Amino acid sequence: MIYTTGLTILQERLDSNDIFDLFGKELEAKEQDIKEAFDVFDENKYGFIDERDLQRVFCAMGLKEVAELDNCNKMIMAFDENRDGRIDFWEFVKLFI
Ligand SMILES: [Ca+2]
Repeated sequence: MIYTTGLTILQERLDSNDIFDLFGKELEAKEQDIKEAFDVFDENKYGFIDERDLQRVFCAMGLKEVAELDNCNKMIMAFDENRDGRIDFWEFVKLFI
């Protein structure tokens, strides 16, 4: 599926990027590390990630196909457990544990 492929690409990019080195230790990731990663997406500090946040980060990484708003929406839907249309910190944490 497109969004799954997108996440795989994202993971590879993150692993190869020193700035995002913390992602490489996902199983040992501490809450603070995950918070820093979350803040990369949650630029406006609203406490959640929406499809525009995803799109901005993917665009910044040069992942134009992944950054299609439709793909970003699908990614949000895949991880949005409480169905409020956005990824809050605890939903984000679950991606790494
Ligand atoms: Ca949610």
